[in-house]
Amino acid sequence: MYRIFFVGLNWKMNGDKKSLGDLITTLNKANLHEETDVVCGVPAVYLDFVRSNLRARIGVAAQNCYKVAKGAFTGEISPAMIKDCDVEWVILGHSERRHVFGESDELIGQKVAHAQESDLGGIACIGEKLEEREAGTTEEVVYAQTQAIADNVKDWRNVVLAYEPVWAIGTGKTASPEQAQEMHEKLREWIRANVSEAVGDHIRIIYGGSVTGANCKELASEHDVDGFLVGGASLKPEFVDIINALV
Ligand code: G2H
Repeated sequence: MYRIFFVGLNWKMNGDKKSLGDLITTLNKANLHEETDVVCGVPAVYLDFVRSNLRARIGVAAQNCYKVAKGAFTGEISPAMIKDCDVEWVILGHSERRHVFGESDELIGQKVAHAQESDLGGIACIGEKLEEREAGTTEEVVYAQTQAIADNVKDWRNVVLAYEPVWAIGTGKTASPEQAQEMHEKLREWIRANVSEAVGDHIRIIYGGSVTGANCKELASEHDVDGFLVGGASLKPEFVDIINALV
């Protein structure tokens, strides 16, 4: 089954117009593998700036959105606003949203539903904490998170699933290629069984958690690793090597 490699650069709450401008210049000039989808996850206030300056071949994602179109929700942004900036993607359920801001599976499901209604592509994130892995509950946790997302998806062509074990995020402790492959394969099987075989075959399951220029090729060589969501390394020149991990 051929799935187009997908690399999301998650800039998180970093950068300013100067430094993001430098990243944009690098991305606009870089020789990127033609057969790889690239999407930059941008702080909300810079969505318009980045979309206006980044070449069209590279997508842009918001890092979060709310579950309704408009209203008295101070500080939130809606899919309609994101689309109004010509932005096509949103990251939902990132572990920092779950564990720093207390977002529940239920809320993330509602956000997924509204992003889908709004025809916004979703990079939906799941992943277990270290204590959950050590307690042997990884699959239970990750499947419950995936179920809450799956219950709210209408069009799976608009969804990329990001497996990001929390213990590997920003810690420099990457999952081994074998650990990533094992979980991605199980997730694909879960989707085949609980959504459909076709969706399981086609969905891109990307890995996130301390991906670097040094470890990306080995991870990318695993059969069920269809790309990456990259945080720390997305702010360094090595991100070009990560985008081109398949070359
Ligand atoms: C996981 C990842 C990007 P990092 O959050 O989503 O960040 O590569 O810094 O672990």
